[in-house]
Amino acid sequence: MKEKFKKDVNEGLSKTSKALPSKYFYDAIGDQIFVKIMHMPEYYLTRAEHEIFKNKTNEIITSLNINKDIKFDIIELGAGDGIKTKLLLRDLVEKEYQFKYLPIDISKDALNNLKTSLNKEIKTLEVETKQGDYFNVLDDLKSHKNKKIILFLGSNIGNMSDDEAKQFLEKLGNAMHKEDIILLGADLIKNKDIVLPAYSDESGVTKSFNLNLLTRINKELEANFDVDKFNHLATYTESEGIARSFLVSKERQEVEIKSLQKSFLFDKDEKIHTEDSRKYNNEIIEGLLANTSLKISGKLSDSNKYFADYILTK
Ligand code: AVI
Repeated sequence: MKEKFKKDVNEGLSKTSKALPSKYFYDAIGDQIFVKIMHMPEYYLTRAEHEIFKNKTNEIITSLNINKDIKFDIIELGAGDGIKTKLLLRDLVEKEYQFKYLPIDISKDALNNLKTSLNKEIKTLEVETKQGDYFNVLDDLKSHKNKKIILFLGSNIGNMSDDEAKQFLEKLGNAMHKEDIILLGADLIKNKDIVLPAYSDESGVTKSFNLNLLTRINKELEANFDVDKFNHLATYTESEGIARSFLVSKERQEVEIKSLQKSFLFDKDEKIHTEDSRKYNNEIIEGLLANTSLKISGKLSDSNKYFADYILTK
């Protein structure tokens, strides 16, 4: 992991347009800041998807095509704190469906916390956690025996480029059988006035999330980034439908990364691209699915139509 981080940082900061992969936001501190983001008034995504899970639980259950005689597994990719999923899990347990919950996440801390809270809150639920990059876990899914309900929520797909998302969905489709179902959470394209504040909040939580990436490089790769010398910048245009995040150097400066035995020069106003958060509509999702074995077989939205959970089948 450390070697890969080192390699990715070196490659990203050596490019003419500097960039760092957003997956490295999520160390122990990044996980905590992300929980704060999900509770921010500006971050409508979590609230909108929560509303779908709260108000449309019956519709979700109907779309899963399950019955009480069949054992199935709910596999969640990038489970995080699982707050939305708990609404569904609780309902399924109360209705006496026979299933296991298998959350997969890159963060061991997040998984441990989730397991502890589930053991307390939904006592009879069987939980098996798995730590890993969900891209890599897909290969294991094919040999999975029970019917699979795969949850990929929170618009986590939006942090992939369209090409990565296509590859991911192709792989996911290959790991699925006819009866399996995916619930794909996707933030919908909408006005800048709603999207942009979610990525540049007043209180500076997203700024600290973005800057923590530099602090992580300082700690893990022995670098000397002065985080006060970088600003946070978010951009979004509705026609493109992608929110982009950057760190911007406030002055011309040199930063040393000891573990790489290398220094990097940043010009005044030079940007490091740290994240894309893609927004979707039906056409874009259909485009992503075009060369896969998957199709859209349903869509559930919140009352504002900000967010959708797409139901994908083979
Ligand atoms: C995890 N992911 C869907 C979040 C998003 O909205 O792109 C990450 C995030 N970045 C800044 N705020 C939230």
